[in-house]
Amino acid sequence: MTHVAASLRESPSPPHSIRTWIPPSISRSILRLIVHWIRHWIRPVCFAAGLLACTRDVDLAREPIVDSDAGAVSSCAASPCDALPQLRTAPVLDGRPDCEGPGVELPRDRWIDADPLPTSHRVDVRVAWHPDGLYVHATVTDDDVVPSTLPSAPWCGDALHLFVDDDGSFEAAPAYDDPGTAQLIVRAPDTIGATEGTRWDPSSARGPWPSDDFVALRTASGWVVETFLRRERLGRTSSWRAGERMAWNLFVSVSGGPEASREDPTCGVGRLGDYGLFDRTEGSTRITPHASTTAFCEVALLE
Ligand SMILES: [Ca+2]
Ligand SMILES: [Ca+2]
Repeated sequence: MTHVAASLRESPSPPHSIRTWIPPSISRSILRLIVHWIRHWIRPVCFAAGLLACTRDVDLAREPIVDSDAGAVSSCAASPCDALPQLRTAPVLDGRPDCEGPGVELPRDRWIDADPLPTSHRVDVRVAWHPDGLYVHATVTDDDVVPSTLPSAPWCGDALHLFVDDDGSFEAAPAYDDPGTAQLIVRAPDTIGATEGTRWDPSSARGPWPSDDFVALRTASGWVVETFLRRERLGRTSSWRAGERMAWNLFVSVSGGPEASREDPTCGVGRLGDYGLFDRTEGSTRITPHASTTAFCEVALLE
């Protein structure tokens, strides 16, 4: 007891430190035992853990840009006109894809119009569904971005058109369902970005599309649009579930500035044409989702 009391007075350690209770010879033995244990067990385990961590870092570096704050990573649709995978968490609208994968390139043979599609133009689409909305990310490669100069007419210039029906069936095709079907348009951003969108559906005919549903940003090679079309915009009250169906399509308007060969008198810029995921041909007429729900992609919502 006297020894313990003296140790307490002399030691700078806290009163309950184990050092005050163990003789020095025993402490050295325990220390050697701990060092031996670290050398033979802890270091290899830590080394293995470190390797795993490094491997994960490498994997992340190889992946396309994925939001670190988006939670579980889901795959983007590989066949977006047939079936959509489910996004596990609500997306973060920051311009970076929230699903994993390279996306699907808009087929160049879908180009509609007499003017040629510029050879450098390209659109890569990533899409997935979520119980509360349709997620679409489009990367547009475009070396001549010409946004509309008319805020009320975002389609006058480079623009993205999104067509969605909430249940994949149409009561009076080719007419849009009311409620249930809508066309939404996002103007290509100018150098400071874009917050303008327009919505068409049978009941409202034309009105603004709230910009909290999308972002449009300029990139080094063109522009990008990221959207989360909330089900409320389609008048849907219940969440989507796996096994249900939806219908959608995406088109991109391409403009070429004043030197383009075709001036649209209502727009004042050189509109070149449009292309999208899917359209139909009847005789010599191309049927697009702008005018007919028969040109929507009817898709299954995967688990
Ligand atoms: Ca994002
Ligand atoms: Ca419908």
